[in-house]
Amino acid sequence: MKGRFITVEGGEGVGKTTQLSVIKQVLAEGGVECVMTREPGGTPRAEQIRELLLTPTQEPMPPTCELLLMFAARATHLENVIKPALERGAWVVSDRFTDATYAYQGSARGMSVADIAVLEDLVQRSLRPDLTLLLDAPVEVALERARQRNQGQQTDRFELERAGFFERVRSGYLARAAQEPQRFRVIDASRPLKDVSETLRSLLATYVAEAKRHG
Ligand code: T5A
Repeated sequence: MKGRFITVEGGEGVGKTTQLSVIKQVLAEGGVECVMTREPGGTPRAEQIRELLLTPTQEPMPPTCELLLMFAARATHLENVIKPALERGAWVVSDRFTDATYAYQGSARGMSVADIAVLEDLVQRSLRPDLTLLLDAPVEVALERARQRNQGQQTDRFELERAGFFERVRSGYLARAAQEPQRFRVIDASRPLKDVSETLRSLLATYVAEAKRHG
């Protein structure tokens, strides 16, 4: 069976990281070797770039700088983690990937989709996710979860944005899901944790079974 590339997407605090353990478990039960990773990050150099991106500083970060750093981190992540894993037949699950760039830098920051597409082609060539799990919830629900979780911790540069920014992130994600319904599965993440996990579990078990049939 060839490797599969699965990405998990959604706005701040929607529950992506929490659900990764469920995803890992379902894949293990299906006998699939899987590499769990995240963006920005996933390699030592990409994690350093993540620090640059997330740490609030006095110097304003121009949107173009933010966009290029996202793809710089992605380039090393792809070459050193994602592609080698897929080539040996492992499955890769990434907590965020390029759909986040379209949602955050494109839809929310207002950067040109055509420019993002140029960088996507440059960095990824033809590589695209096979399956994208989009966890979707109203912004106020997700931000409240993030707020509760972050109590006593430092707020990152994105979390300092206002609600309108996250509304644009959400609508950007939903628009991409509507454009590519065969790749995306939109999951209502506003429900209780157990229900969201159950939906993911059943959806992924079906996906693994189908992947095994098709090789
Ligand atoms: N970014 C990233 C870009 O701008 N462009 C890009 O190209 C990329 C790749 C990364 C930031 O970088 C930006 C987006 C981000 O702002 P991050 O920390 O990786 O930062 O991303 P966040 O979205 O900030 O991740 P979070 O950890 O905040 O959100 P999660 O992972 O979605 O939420 P999670 O799982 O930590 O859950 C939050 C809280 O809610 C609870 C959990 O227990 C936790 O306390 N919870 C639930 N509670 C009730 N019901 C449920 N169903 C729940 N599910 C989870």
